[in-house]
Amino acid sequence: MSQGAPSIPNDLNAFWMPFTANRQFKKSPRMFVGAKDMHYTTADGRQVLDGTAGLWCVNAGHCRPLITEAIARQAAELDYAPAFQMGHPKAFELANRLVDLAPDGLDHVLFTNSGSESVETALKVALAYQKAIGQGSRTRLVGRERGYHGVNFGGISVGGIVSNRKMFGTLLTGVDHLPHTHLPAKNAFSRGEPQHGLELADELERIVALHDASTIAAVIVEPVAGSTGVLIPPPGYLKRLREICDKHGILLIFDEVITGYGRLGAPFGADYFGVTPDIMVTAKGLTNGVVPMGAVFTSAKIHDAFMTGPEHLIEFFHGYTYSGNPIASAAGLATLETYKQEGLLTRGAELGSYWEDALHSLKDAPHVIDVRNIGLVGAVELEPIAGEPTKRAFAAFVKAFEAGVLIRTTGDIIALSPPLIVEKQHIDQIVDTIRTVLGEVD
Ligand code: PXG
Repeated sequence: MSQGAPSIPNDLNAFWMPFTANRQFKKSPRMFVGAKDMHYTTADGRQVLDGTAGLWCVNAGHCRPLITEAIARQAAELDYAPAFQMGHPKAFELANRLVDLAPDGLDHVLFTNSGSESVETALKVALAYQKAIGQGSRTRLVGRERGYHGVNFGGISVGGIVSNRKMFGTLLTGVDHLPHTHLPAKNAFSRGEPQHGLELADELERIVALHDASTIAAVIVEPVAGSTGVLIPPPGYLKRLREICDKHGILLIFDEVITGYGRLGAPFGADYFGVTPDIMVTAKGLTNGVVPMGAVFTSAKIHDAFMTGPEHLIEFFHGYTYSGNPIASAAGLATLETYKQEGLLTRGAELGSYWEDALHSLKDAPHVIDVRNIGLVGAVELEPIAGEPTKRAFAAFVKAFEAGVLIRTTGDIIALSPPLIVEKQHIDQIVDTIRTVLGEVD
């Protein structure tokens, strides 16, 4: 292979790609071979602007030197240390930095390797905590319609996306779902938090009344539902969930896999909305997406409930071979340092109104039935083609890619979440490209 000419695999068959239209992709592959800051380089040498921070994770932009150097150094110094009954300094350092960054009251961190594993970890901590404090009858979990909590069994059980659930049997039993908060008839084209829907939080009282509080362990929600098309709660909604949970001894879990690490213009969604959960699930932006890693934060109350009994015994029977992996920990530390040096965790607040105005200028573009935004997240919802849902948005995705901008689509919704280093001219390019593309698709 000559230098500077990256190889392109010529047989695409073996790799069964995740959440991908495999046959379509393999007929017409879209390959990236490089990336720097806001841009990817395609196999045919084009620059593509990253309108989605990869999959909502590359918050500091691509191939950032602090991070790439930290990974290289760590790989050469201590590549792996057993995660059980042994330690290495960087995992502890990262946990400390994370606890400093997190809202007050979240004092401990369990490491995982993905958002999905973080969700499973959080649900298991919640169930085990209730048992540890003598509330073992609290076994039910409450999620929300249209929620996305990864793809493992606990996560799809509390999640509310039909296509992610329907093929996989009975899932966890004892799970209820709150209604989602997406009310397009009342809230279409809202800027930031939409006005209507606060009363939907009270549905939790109905679930409690149905089952009795003594059977419910935890409620899990995304502060802003991302994957399912950017569903933003009305003001006061999360506060009310918090109040109802407190009243009934139910733990509140925030899944901040997307909203964590600056996406909303504050370090976490909990900061943005002024509501602190008992358990906070994170991943993605923790390492800038560069090395797989997740972190689950818990309150001291939860952690301390496990720290009883003889000291030589394991307190919680859970963890992964790669929990707090040295290279991931190094990537996490360098990522947090990059965020700090460049003020990225609050950049969304500074750029938010420009982003909002730019996105809402698409209100009159063809096919657009809603535009919504919060922090550096946006969604442009399209009218589906009758009888062919998702086709129009997917066509827009392919055309935008060809025109040099990477967007994401979910159903007929275009979801946007650029790296937090985005500049105004990039925002203009994203919005102009979407406008052009919407004029071209059927
Ligand atoms: N919780 C939330 C809220 C997520 O958004 C996960 C858990 C699972 O994380 P892992 O690391 O296991 O994938 C997610 C993941 C999209 C998209 O385009 C969203 C996710 C992943 C891939 C694509 O909306 N979210």
